[in-house]
Amino acid sequence: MTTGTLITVAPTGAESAKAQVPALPVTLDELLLTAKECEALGASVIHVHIRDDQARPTLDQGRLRETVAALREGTDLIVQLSSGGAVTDPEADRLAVLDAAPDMASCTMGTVNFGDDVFLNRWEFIVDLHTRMQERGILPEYEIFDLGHLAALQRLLDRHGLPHGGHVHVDFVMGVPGGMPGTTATLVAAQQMLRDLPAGTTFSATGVGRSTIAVMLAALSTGGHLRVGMEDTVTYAKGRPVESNMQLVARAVGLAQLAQRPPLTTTEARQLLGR
Ligand code: KMH
Ligand code: ZN
Repeated sequence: MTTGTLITVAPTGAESAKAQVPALPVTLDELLLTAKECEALGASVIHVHIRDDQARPTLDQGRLRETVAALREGTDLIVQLSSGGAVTDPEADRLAVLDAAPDMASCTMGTVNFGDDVFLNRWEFIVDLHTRMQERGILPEYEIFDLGHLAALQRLLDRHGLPHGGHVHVDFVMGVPGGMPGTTATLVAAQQMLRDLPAGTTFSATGVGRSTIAVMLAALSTGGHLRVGMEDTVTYAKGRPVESNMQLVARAVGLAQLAQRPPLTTTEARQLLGR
């Protein structure tokens, strides 16, 4: 059944440098302003990576807690912390992200080449993340960078049970150099593989870099939801840097409306995800 569109904004990420991308929100004030403006435009979930005083990626526990509190106070967005962090972050720090008690956290379903780097996600680490989230009532967003990650998710749920609340939500992160390509054909293949997962599983999709528009259109036409933001896209069109996360959210909202699948409100998003 086709519903409205859940729009997630991923405003910062861990990969772009503030010096190269000045519009990237890196301070708490910048993040909060971005969150409020994106919520007003139609976003209902925020996928959060934070930075330190030098704008470098960090998983500092105090900052994570402060960020969750500020987003809860200033917005009604569903707060999803990244447990992926940066490719250099140790597993212990990535697990400790859950101590900041977000509504959701990402849980990447396997190792993937990540440009010239490797984004390492060992099976035992994935199981740890999944079971700790179950115990603490945090909803995972299962990040799928490659089709095999969906088979790993099926194995995870078979062996360790459903997430807290029972709803399964996945996010296809497409177009990472080393992962699945950001094409309509790949998204259709990924979406068909969801048939092996529990009934009611929902998915969103994001296309990194220039695959962003193809992936948005494919996701909207196959009943999927959207993730957009400067974590994934820093070029709006050929030769035009992204001006802000709001510009990307506004484009996603426009396409969702065109598809007659308008953005879900935060209340509707909470109902969909069981948060
Ligand atoms: N920064 C990437 C290495 C996630 O947030 O969970 C991992 C990532 C996925 O962004
Ligand atoms: Zn992320």
